[in-house]
Amino acid sequence: MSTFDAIVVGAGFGGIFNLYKLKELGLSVKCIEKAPEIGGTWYWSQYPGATSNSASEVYRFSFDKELLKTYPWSRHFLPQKESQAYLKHIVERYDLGPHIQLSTELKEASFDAATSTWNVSLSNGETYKTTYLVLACGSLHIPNWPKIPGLDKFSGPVYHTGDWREKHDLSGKRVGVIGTGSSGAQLVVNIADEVKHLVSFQRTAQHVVPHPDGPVSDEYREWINNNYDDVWEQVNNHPMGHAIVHKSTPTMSVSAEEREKIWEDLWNHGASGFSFLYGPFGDIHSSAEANRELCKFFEKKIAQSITDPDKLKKLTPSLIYAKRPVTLSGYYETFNKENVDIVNYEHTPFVTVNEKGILTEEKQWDLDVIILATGYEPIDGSYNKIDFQGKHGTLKDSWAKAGLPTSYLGIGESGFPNMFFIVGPQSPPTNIPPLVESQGNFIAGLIEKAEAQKKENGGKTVLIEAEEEAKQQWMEKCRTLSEGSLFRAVKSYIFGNNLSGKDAPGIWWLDGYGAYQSTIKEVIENGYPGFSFST
Ligand code: NA7
Repeated sequence: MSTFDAIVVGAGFGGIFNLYKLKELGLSVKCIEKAPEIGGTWYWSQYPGATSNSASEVYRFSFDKELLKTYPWSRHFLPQKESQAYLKHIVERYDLGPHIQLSTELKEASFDAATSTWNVSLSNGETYKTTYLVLACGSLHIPNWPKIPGLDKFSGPVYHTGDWREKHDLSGKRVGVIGTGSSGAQLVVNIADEVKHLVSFQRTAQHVVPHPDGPVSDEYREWINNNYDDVWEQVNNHPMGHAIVHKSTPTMSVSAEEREKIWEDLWNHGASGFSFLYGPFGDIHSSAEANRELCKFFEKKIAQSITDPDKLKKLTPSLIYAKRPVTLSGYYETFNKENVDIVNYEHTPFVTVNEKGILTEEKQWDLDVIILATGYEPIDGSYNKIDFQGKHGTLKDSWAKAGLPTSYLGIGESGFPNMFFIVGPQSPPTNIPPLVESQGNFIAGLIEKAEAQKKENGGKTVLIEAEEEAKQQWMEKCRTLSEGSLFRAVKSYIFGNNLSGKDAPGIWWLDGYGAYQSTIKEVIENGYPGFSFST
């Protein structure tokens, strides 16, 4: 059986950064990845139009200053292929390839107290031993295949945006898309011209805010290169890790004319959904009055974008702006095309899928293809597929007992020594690469300290473990933070209630990425309180 100092699970942004970091510490590291290629999300989601929601200049690692200035990005928002190519480049640049084992799934990991190691069983029958186990399995990875009545009766193919790994021929076909989050919206805009007829089945109308995508000019690139330090400073202080100035100004403290001007400017001149939520005003996420005022502005813009009054009615959201922002240009305008229709479940309830297509209370929609853009099993979806056996029992049982997935700082779990999450439960919902770097640096710091202690005590493995009390305090803080949040007013994966409908307050850290960064920085400076180091 091969033995490693560390095993990293997953070869997306999280896994690749942690592999790089732990290798840098001089450890023997193996990264295992279930897909046949690296890329994580950017391997699994190759649907037409799959694009990052974060601006290209900050949808990357900040640690390699030279690469930041030299690596090309063609558009303001990265298409799937470019994100995957960037990760492949990182692997090549840091010679990580020989440490990555593809097409290999982690099935079981059990902690052996007698030897202070993890025994890891893989899909190919191999078993490894490791001291440290870093889990970068993805917080939005396992596709949500909802139990839609009659779906198994449909005679055509059914695809899912979260598991789209080859080109599917949609040209000239009648296509139904279920789901209108980021994936559904991107897909609809990008296939409308190719298909014969497109019907978007929408359970909840979303506010879709334009973003300034398009080719990157030399001038823009030069400006970014000259100002990268400031750009990262903004990212580090922004609630969702974007290079956007976030002010605390209360929305209603400025005149209606001024608000209108500010929002009009954001809508027309390149912002994104994130800048409406956390940008010129500081209370869109917390004041119902401010949020409603913004919704009125959105309604006006949506009305200006859609020509058919019936489609307009169906596409106008009735809920406040508190889902994860969908940020994409040309969404509403796509429904002006004659071959594109919208079904709003509130107006015409969905009845069933049948052999020929989808039946609503209003009519039968005959289809050749159904596409599910129904999102993911958030947070614990990946972990539920793996059997983790800790000091006192399984991770699944521990989380079932708690009623939700738990952690300390989104990183550690009590009873599971030397096991760490990347974007684990109670992490901030944020731009992924900066979060991955923060958490990866934190974990590397913990391991560095443990390795130094190991040297001092004659080579005996040091166990790093989140203390139960620290975890409970962190969980309580996350629950409290979620109480005043408007995010709770609508169902989405931010409250983990998009699938079950059951409210799970405290599943994410909702005080923003900036506050999260300060919190973990303080923990580092104080020598990692809340984690025990024992032999
Ligand atoms: P999301 O944002 O979770 O969106 C899923 C969409 O699917 C959303 O519109 C849901 O409607 C809809 N949905 C889910 N289940 C059903 C059923 N059973 N019937 C009809 N509609 C359903 O996932 P995405 O893949 O779009 O985006 C995930 C992240 O990837 C995104 O945040 C970016 O980071 C990229 P609902 O609104 O819940 O009524």
